[in-house]
Amino acid sequence: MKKIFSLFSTFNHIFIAPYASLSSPLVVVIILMLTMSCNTSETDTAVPPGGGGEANPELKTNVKALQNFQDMRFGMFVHWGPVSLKGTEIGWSRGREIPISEYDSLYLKFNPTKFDAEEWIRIAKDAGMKYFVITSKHHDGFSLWPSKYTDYDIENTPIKRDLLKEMQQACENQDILFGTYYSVLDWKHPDYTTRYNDPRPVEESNMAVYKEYLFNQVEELITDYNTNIIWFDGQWEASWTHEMGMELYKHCRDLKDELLINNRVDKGFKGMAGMTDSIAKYAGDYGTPEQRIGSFNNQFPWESCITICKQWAWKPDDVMKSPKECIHTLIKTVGGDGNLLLNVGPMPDGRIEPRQVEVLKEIGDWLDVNGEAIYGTRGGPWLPTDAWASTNKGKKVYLHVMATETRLLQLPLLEGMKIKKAKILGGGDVKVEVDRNIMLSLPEELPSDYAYVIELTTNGVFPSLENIIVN
Ligand code: H79
Repeated sequence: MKKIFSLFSTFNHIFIAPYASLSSPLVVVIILMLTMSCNTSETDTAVPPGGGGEANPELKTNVKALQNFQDMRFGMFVHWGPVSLKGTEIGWSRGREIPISEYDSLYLKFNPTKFDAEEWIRIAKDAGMKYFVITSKHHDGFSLWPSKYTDYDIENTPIKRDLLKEMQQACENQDILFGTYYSVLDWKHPDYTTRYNDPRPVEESNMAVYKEYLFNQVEELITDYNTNIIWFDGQWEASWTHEMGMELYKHCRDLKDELLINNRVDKGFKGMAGMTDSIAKYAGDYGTPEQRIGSFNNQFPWESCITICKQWAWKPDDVMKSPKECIHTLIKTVGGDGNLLLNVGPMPDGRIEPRQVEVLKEIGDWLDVNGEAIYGTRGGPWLPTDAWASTNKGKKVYLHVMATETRLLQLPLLEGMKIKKAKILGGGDVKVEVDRNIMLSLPEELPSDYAYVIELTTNGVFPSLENIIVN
């Protein structure tokens, strides 16, 4: 075990006050105050914290795969299936908005003739996303690939094509990491032992039979589709146990060592904050906050999954987030040392809705200029707020400023830190003055109204990734 320094923020406030200047009547001062104290911690960061849980202490997360995953920082989540024909929520609307018999028959009409996997992946790529996770099976039990173990699958829809294979190949062709979402619960399978809005007697179910089905299907995803990420979900029902979670983790990792498995494989996932309760006890490689930006945490990897609209699956005229909101969400997530998995719900004809594509394109345009402050970075050294966030890579520290009306930024110099240069990504000079604080004076013209990034070249002395404790 090596000793490392930790930096603990006890006070983190922003004051914004009007500021008079000769050059602009609209300048604002941000004074960021962080009170810091040093202490030591016994974490060995060479070994990733996640793995197979208490039953498999030897099974740790693959270091290279995890590093690659964290470097990517931004991925596309897709929720899609026959339910898009109704425009209601995937899984959840079965037996609620849509009667069960109708829901379970939708696949007989699922014919997305305008589906083009290369186009989807191009859209993800143009948005600056580096990986892709698709619902291979949601809570409703429909399999988006021709599974040997069920007839309730894509093979028996009018489209017949293996859409999952097409997606996997498009990802390979365009150098996007391919991943699959798989719900361990299945409200349609007769042997799954929890019923949801479903009158079939539980006595007719048999979890052992269902478990074998699940293990077989997951094996198909790993061996036939070479999935790199398995994004489990649906672990909260009583039918799913801690023992099953650890066993499933081992089953997957034995099939492919570099596979990444989220923490919803097991029961350690707590609430929608999504982090693992006890990392040594429960299986899983990373945490999964849902519909929220995770808190700063550089001790356990995490990824926030957030929808671009309100619903996971496509809904006509759903309320959609603006490009600015999406970009700020990305900045705050990465500033907290997490990944963002932004979800789109494609339409029943197979296309991603054009207005969603436009928002994605705006994010991609922003990343064309500012991507070096996102990809391959780690969160910190300063903690994120609603107005700004920071990331770092080597000797570079990136300040992401979301309060774009600000013209003077003041933040505390970290111990031993020297600023050698400052510039704005996309153009613009910054005047730097340093005493106990770093004062940055910004030009009138900034490259983006959404957010911009100040790149600080430092002497490389600042509390790096492992030097900051979770706040
Ligand atoms: O697949 C997506 C969700 O369907 C799934 N996880 C993400 C990735 C999920 N499973 N459980 N939950 C989310 C939490 C439950 C949320 C609910 Fe609701 C609130 C269920 C019913 C009310 C969300 C909103 C689903 C339907 C309406």
